[in-house]
This record gives sequence, structure tokens and C-alpha cells, in this order.
Amino acid sequence: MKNFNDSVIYQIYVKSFMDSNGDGLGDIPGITSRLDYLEKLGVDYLWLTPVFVSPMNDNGYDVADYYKVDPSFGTLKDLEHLISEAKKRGMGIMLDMVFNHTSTHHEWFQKALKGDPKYKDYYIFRKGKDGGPPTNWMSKFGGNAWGYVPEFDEYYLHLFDKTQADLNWENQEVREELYRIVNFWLKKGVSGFRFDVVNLISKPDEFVDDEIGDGRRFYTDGPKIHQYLKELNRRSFGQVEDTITVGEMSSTTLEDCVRYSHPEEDELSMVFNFHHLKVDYDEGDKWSLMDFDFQALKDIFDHWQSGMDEHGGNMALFLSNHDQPRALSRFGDDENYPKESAKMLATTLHMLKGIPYIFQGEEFGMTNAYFTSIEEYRDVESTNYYNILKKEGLDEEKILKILQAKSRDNGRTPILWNSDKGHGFTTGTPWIPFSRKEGVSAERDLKDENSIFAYYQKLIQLRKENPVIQSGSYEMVGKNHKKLFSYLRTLEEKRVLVISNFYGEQVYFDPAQHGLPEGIPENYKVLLGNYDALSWENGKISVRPYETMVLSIEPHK
Ligand code: TEU
Repeated sequence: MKNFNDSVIYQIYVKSFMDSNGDGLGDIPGITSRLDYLEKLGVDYLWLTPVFVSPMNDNGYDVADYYKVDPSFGTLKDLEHLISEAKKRGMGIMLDMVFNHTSTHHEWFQKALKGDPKYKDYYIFRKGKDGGPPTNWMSKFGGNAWGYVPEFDEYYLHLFDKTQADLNWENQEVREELYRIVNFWLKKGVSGFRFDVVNLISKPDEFVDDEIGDGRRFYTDGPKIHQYLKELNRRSFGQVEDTITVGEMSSTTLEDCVRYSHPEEDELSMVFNFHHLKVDYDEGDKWSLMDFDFQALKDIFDHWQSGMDEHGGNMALFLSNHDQPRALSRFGDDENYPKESAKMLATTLHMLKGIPYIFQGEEFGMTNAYFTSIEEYRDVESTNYYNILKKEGLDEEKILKILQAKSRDNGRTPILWNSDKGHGFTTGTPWIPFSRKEGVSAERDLKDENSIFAYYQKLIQLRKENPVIQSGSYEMVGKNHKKLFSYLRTLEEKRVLVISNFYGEQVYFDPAQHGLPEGIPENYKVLLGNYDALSWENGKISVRPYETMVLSIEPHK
């Protein structure tokens, strides 16, 4: 299997990227119209969130027809055109395959509801227990994970919304259907796929209550998961050379991720995991307010980087996506140091071992939404939790504060292309309000050679030029430093040192303390940084607020 270590991937949340026809919804022709911008940035692949026919209860993650493009996004022709125009500019398209579940509007589920036994067995139907659902498992979007069907006096499993019914992967026919879908899209010329929550597809033989949790331990990295992924690979994308694949792995383990992504396992090219994005969950509760735990963030990255490095796994690197608040607002300072902290976060991530992902808008400093009323939110998880927290007795103000920090809509506001009324995104009314942060736009960044965008271009170039960044080993430096996140990448004699200050206060980095060559400028060549030049003081580097630097260590004897 090819490794993609010199590649950078850009995630497009289609609904919010670019609206070409004034209906307020981003669409495929909109993406095509912005390809020059993406080429300029220098990315290699564009991952599009699901564009298939869907009732859009979960913005396309509830697929009703995997073979058709949803009319709100355009047509199959539009997608084919996008694929070929992207190819001309050296970029491949990756589609998002949601195979853990389908929409309850999908023909298969509709047939199941009519009692057709063939299609009932496409899903997971079970009898209830003691007048209630079969198990106490919780849906990821709140409430019990079983939906009741009175006609059968049975329940179907939905790990996500009740309109997203889990598929029965035990059934060979289901798996055959899914291979056909992947092969259909491969023939259309796509370069790869992202597989949504794909480590949840293998359910246990028996469905029993979880006395100590929400049920996830029974189906996460489930019993047949590696077998299923190997078969999927063999029967579909594994037959087309250089297809790039990434699996979204929910609550997973390092050991499983090594297997999912090791080239010799023939499963996937790389994997996402989310452990590092739970460092601001108070006692594991997302719907709480807490500053992020910097030490935990470092420890988690260290654990995954070292482990994947040592065992040959491939990590997809990311700090933001459409399910997360914006990294700049979450881990940086979008008020006082927006530029510095955006560049710092980008550097820390992109120089790690793995394949970096840029989430749309991140490349010019988009922030959280800063919505102030529940009417502005669109996300099914956010509105579900608004009601749950209300029922728990929290007051409105507190709930809105929590949503401001945690809602998935923070990442879903439309791209701020410019500062006009519709921000260059739409000539109509956007489906969700724009972020309330003033002044941020792609246009502003494109005019400024010191912009966040210009910095991302350099970061991407650096990865392409530098084999140490592509494939050097990883080692953290100063594990317990309270403000700095630093690491070394090493390939044979070549060493690259990355130092990032995650805070607004100046601190020192002392090379001598870490067994590194003497702290003189001659020994440390700056490859990239977000301040003009390094500030040396008595053999130490003075690291200014949110400063970041990539240094090539070149000791002068
Ligand atoms: O997300 C999977 C998932 O579990 C989370 O990222 C989830 O949104 C988070 O834990 C909630 O706190 C994927 C998609 O990326 C997401 O948009 C879909 O809603 C979900 O699967 C269901 O398909």
C-alpha cells in the first residue's frame, strides 16, 4: 500500500463551503468554482462530507441513496466535473462513506418496515426486555439507542440519531451492497474515501445491558472489525492502486489503530482518533465547561505518536473538523493572538508524524460561531442536548455558554470568503448564520504575505520538501513543560526540532536541558516560524506568546 506521508488533505463541509445558486446551501459547483484557491493552498486531496441523497437530519450522514447526489448539492454530472477539474489541478477527491448506518428513509429500511424479511435482516431488530428496549445502550446523540417499531413490537438499533438505523454487517448481502457502492464511485474516478465511524460496524453476538457505561465497549473495535475491513479492502478499493482511505475511529485503542492502518494489514491507509479532542471534557462529559488540559493534550499526542511510530501505524493528524469547535478558539487565543495562535497550532500539528488535515476555513483563521440564541443552532446533536440539559434543570444562559464552546455548529458556519453581505458564500440567506467574529476572511489573507493562509502554504511546502517531516521518527522533548509543546523528528543524521508555545506568556527553551547541541544560532537553522527571527538569550531561546518554530539542528563542530 502506498504511504501518503507527503500529502496534505483538505476537508470540505459541503453545505458550508460555497453556494453557487443562491439557495443558501453550499454545493458541488461551488466547490469547483473555488478549486484555484485550493490549488494555491497546495493541498493534494479534498475530502467532501457526504453528498448523497439524504433527508439531512444529520446533514448527509443519514444517507437515503448512496448512488445519487442530493439535488441540494447538485448532480452526478457536477460531481464528475469536479473530479476532473480537481484532477487537472493535481488534486484527488475523497468521498465520505457512511456505512455504519443508513437513513431510515433509505429504501432498505422502508422495505424492512413493511416487514420484508430480506431487508429486516439488513438492520438490527430485536425484541424488547421488561417492557422496554433490548439494552440500556445510549445513542451518541442522547437518549436510548433503540427505536421502537409498534407494528413488530420490536426495536431497531441506532447508535446515532433515531433516523440513522445501524446496518447489520453480519449479513453478507449487506456487505456485498456496500462493496458495490464503493466500486461504483471508484469507477467515477474518485481517489479515495473517508469511512464514517467505521470501527463501530461489528456488533457483538449478544446484546446485553452495559452496567458500567453507555454500551460502547461492546461494539467499539468490535469482534469482527478487522475481518470486515480486510474484506472491504479486498473487494473494493484494494483493487485500485493508490486509493487513499481514512477511517474515522470512535473511542478506539492504539493497538487496533495500528492494525487498521499498518500497510501490511491491508485495511486502511490511515485513521482518525479523537482522544486528544476530549481534553476539555470535565470528567468525560462533553456538555460541560472546562479549560483544556494542556498536559493531557501533550500526553495523548505523545502516546499516539510514539505508539504509531513504533508499530508502523499511520495517523491522520487533525485538530478541527465538522464535529468539533474550531481549534483556534479552543486551543488558541482568537481574541488577542489570532494570527500567532492559528499558525502555532498549524505548525504543531503539521510537523508531527502522519498525514495532516486542514478543515475548511482553518487556513485563514476562522473561529467559533459565537451564537447567542438557540434559534441560531441547526445541529441535531446540539438541539437534542439543549433539550436534555434543560430537562436536567440547567438555566438557559449556562446552556448557551456550553453550546458556544461545544456545539458542532462552531465548525459548520459558512466560509467567510470576503466581507460582503453574503461573505462571498451566498447571494441568498445562508442555511446557518455566519460566525459572529468580525474581520476574518479568505480575501484578507490572500492579500497579506504574512497571513495565516501564506503560512499554511509554507507548511505544506515544507512537508513536501523535507523527508524528515514525511518519515522521520518522533520523540517529545520536555514532556512536563507547562507551556511548551516540543518534539524532535529524526531521520538518520537529520534532525528537526519543533517548539510551540501554547500560551500568551513568554517562556524559555533551554537546549542544554534536553541534551541538544549548544544553544547558539549557528546550530539551529530556522525552517519556519511565526515571528520574524529567533530571540536568543544566554544560550536559551526566548519563546514569545504563541510563538512556534521549526528548526533544523545542524551542529557546527
Ligand atoms: O461522527 C462520529 C462521532 O461519533 C462524533 O464525531 C460525534 O459527532 C461526536 O462524538 C458527538 O459528540 C461521524 C460524523 O463525522 C458526524 O458528522 C455524524 O453525525 C456521525 O458520524 C454519524 O454519522
